[in-house]
Formats: sequence, structure tokens, C-alpha cells
Amino acid sequence: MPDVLLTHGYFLFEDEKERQIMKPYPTLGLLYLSAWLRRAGFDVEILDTTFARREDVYARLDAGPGVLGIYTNLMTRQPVLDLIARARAGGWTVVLGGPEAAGWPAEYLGYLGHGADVIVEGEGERTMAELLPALAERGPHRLHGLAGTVFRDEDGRIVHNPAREQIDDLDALPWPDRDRIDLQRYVDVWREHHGRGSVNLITARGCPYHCRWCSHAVFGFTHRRRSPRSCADELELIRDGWAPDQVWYADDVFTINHRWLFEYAAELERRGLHLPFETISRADRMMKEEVLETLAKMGCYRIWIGSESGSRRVLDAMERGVTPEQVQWACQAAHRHGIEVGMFLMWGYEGETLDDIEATIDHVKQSDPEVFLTTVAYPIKNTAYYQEVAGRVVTPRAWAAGSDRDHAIRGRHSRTYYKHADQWLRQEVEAYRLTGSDPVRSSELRDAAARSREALLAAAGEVEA
Ligand code: B12
Ligand code: SF4
Repeated sequence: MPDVLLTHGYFLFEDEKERQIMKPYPTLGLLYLSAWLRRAGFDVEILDTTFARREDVYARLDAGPGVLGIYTNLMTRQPVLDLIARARAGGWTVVLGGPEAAGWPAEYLGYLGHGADVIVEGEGERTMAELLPALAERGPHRLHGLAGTVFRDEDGRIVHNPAREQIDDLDALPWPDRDRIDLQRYVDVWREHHGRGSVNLITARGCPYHCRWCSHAVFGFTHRRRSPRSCADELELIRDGWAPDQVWYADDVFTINHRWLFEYAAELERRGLHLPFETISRADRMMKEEVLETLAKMGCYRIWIGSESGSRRVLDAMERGVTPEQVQWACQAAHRHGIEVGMFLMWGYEGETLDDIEATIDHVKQSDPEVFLTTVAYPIKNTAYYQEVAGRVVTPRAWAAGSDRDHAIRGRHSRTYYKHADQWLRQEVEAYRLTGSDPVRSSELRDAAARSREALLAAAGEVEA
């Protein structure tokens, strides 16, 4: 039996939508954790659920108890709860980490009266390395003083230990244990479905910005970077080990530090290391031609920009710190350098009016992204947005059956309203794009957009629960 079995609750084949998207990546957090613990001398096994069936995972759990560590995020609550129940029934000690469990400690520790034993808040590496021997010596109910943990004492009371200090020097971290899972399968799935195999890596941890709806549960508001050399070394290892056609830098804001970006680009060039990639950033951290030029040279073929709204008023309410004009400039600059733009948009943030929706539609036309994804705002536990609307948050399902994504906000427009907003946006933008090339289709789409707008107005009286 290993000292710890690490797993997560993401089952790709169980989720119809995820199967359609078919862009799986392994959970880097677990791979980092494994690498750190193994270097410290622990025996670690990873049970990667992405391509697994539940029965196989249950069979592994039934094979004998030990310490089970589970990564949690807001999409995997139900499978994680099932894993906890199964593991506890089989005598496992269950430790949870990741952004979700930290937001709901009482629920995860108390689920059905036999929830998880310990929750690790924040970075997992150092906490877990202390926790494993502590569990062996003291058991799960006497962990007082073990920084970064939440647990139940012998009387069932929840004890929050002090926060764990973060790792200053990210270069001191061993690289993620990619060879302990079947990473090739991820690359192959990507290649089969999208023509290009892809691997994820991160060059930094944490984001110092304060967008009110964004979860900072793991890294707080810090920002720490790895050295360009270390990142380039890891990229070489990825290239040599799995030969992907591209990579995805899963950073929060890839272009946050321009000096680092230029140094990293120079390092890659010096080594002749050129792997196409996509990544995400903020428009205000892209406001230099040189940044886009550098990204293009490095192989960036698509940049995702968190645009959220075309209304300055709404962006200010979100404390986003970016203007629509900056986003438009960044999109145009990306296009000038042959980089595609992906855009994230959010409907229904506090205070959004019909004028703001119109502004967003206009903004998307001006920005002209190749792809844009929309979502209706949902307050994630422990964010500033959640605190602001907490009194109006309605959960349509029992906690164990839902997720933070289901959170409705009493008094806000209905989902139908936002569905019409979405159609209106898509039709209007497509009509605009086709104005010159296909005027007939463009005019049909404009009519459809007008009907969507009317449908939205008709639904304006309906509100969420
Ligand atoms: C990359 C990413 C994605 C990728 C893929 C995820 C993947 N498999 O890599 C994609 C684009 C698909 C994605 C989608 C979504 N994501 Co996302 N994503 C991220 C992002 C930017 C990086 C994840 C990462 O690699 N982090 C680096 C590693 C090192 O950190 P870590 O995973 O947190 O692990 C550390 C600790 O958590 C802890 N730890 C982790 N596991 C364990 C286990 C144990 C036992 C222990 C003790 C400790 C521990 O130790 C690790 C090392 O220190 C994070 C933000 C972030 N910076 O972390 C958001 C984030 C995880 N995503 C988030 C959200 C909301 C989503 C979506 C719901 C968005 C949407 N509207 O669709 C979807 C859900 C998708 C899904 N099916 O799960 C939220 C989650 C909030 C929450 N409370 O759960 C985050 C935190 C973003 C945010 N700031 O709000 N995401
Ligand atoms: S949304 Fe992006 S920029 Fe804003 S706080 Fe979150 S990670 Fe940082």
C-alpha cells in the first residue's frame, strides 16, 4: 500500500458535454503534489480518473485502505462525494485539496455524517508532506497546529488551523509527475479529435488582481514566477517525452510580466524551441505591440482574453481593472500579428442593464474574436461577488447534488432572458461579419437578432427564483 493514493473526480466519459469538447488535460496540482512527496521519500500512487470507469476506481479503493488524497473543484462535487463515501466505508482516511473543498469545509467534512477527514487549504505540497506522518502518528482528529489544514477534533468540532506559508521559490519545485500517468493518452485524444496533441504546463502561480467573481482559494492574491530557464527545461522535457504538437500554458495571466515574457522568448529562441501554444491573459497586460509580436514569434496561435462585458460600468463593478477599449486594442493587435482571439464573456453580473448588453454586443463586433464563450455569472463560494449577493443566492438543488455553478440570484433576470441575450449577440455579430460577403444572409441574421431582442424584452419581467 502506498503512503498516499492521489485521485480526482473528473470522469470524462460520464459527461456528455465534456465528451463533445474532448479537450482533456491532467490535473497539474496532483502531479505537482506527487513529485514533491516522492522527492521527500513518500511512496505515492496516482489514480487518474479522466479516462477511467467508476467501477475500476471503486475496485482500487476496495483493494485496501490507506490515505486517499482527492483534488476537488466546483465541477466534480458529486463524483468526489461518491469517492469519499466509498473510501470511508472501506476504511480509508480521506484528505481533500484544491479550490472547491476549501470553500465548503463543514459540508465536505460532515457529508452524510462520514465525510472527508481533512481538508488542505492552499498549496498542497508542504502541508501534505507534514500531514502524512502526522496522520500515521496522531490519526485524523488531533491535527491541531498543522498549518494549512481543517479537520474535525475528537468531539466532532471543526478546527481551522493557521494558513500555510507559500513556497517562495517555484524553481525549487520538482516538475509535475507526468510520467506517473498515461499522459500519452491525453495527447492522442487531442490529436484524434483536434488534429493536434496538446500538453499543459504552468509558468507561475497565483494572480494579484481582484476580479470579484474569481476564486483565489488556492494561491491567494500572490504572484510567483518560475525562471525562464526552468520553464524552457520543462518544455524540452515535454517535447522529448510526449511529442505534442502544441502546449497550453495554463497560467492565470500569461503576459503579466513583460520582462519575464521577453526573457522566456529569448530563451526559447536560443534553444530553437518552438512549440505552438494557446494561453490566456488580460488585455491591460497586452497593451504593447512588442508583447503581441513576441507571443507570435514564440508560437502563440490563440490568445484567450477575459473580456466579460463591453460596458465599462459593469467591468468597474466587477473590479476587473480593464476597459473595453483595451480589449478591442488587444484583439486588433493580436490579429495584426496573426494570432487568433478567444474571448470570455459573462452575462448577468450585478447591475447589468439592457444598455450594457447592447454595449457588449457592439464590443464583440469591434473586437472581432474568432471564438467567444459566454456564461451567466455564478457566485463561487468565498469570492467577493459571493459575499455581495450571499443574501440572495438560491440553490435549486441540495448542496450534495449541485455546484456553485447552479447558484441563482434572487431578483436577477431569468435564464431564458440570458439565453435570448446570447442568441441576440451571436446573430448580430454574425450578421455584422457577413455584411460585405453575404448581404442576404446578413440581413436574415439581423432580422433574427431583432426577434431575439424582442424575446429578451418579453422575458424581462421573469426573474430568478
Ligand atoms: C487550467 C484550468 C482549467 C482548465 C483545465 C483544468 C485542468 N485539468 O487542468 C479548463 C480550461 C478546462 C478549466 C475549466 C474550468 N475551470 Co478552471 N482553472 C484552471 C486554472 C487556470 C489552472 C489549474 C492549474 O493547473 N493550477 C495549477 C495547480 C498547481 O494548482 P492546483 O490545481 O490548485 O493544485 C494545488 C492545490 O490546489 C493543492 N491540491 C490540488 N489537489 C490536491 C489534492 C490534495 C489531496 C491536496 C492535499 C492538495 C491538493 O496542491 C496543488 C499544488 O500546490 C485554475 C486557476 C489556477 N490558477 O489554479 C482554474 C480554476 C481551477 N478553474 C475554475 C473554474 C470555475 C473552471 C470552470 C468551471 C469554468 C467554466 N465556467 O467552465 C471549468 C470547469 C472544468 C471542469 N470540467 O472541471 C476555478 C475553480 C473554482 C472552484 N472553487 O472550484 C479556478 C480556481 C479558476 C478561478 N480562479 O476561479 N479550468
Ligand atoms: S479573473 Fe483572471 S485576472 Fe481576474 S483575478 Fe482571476 S485570474 Fe486574476
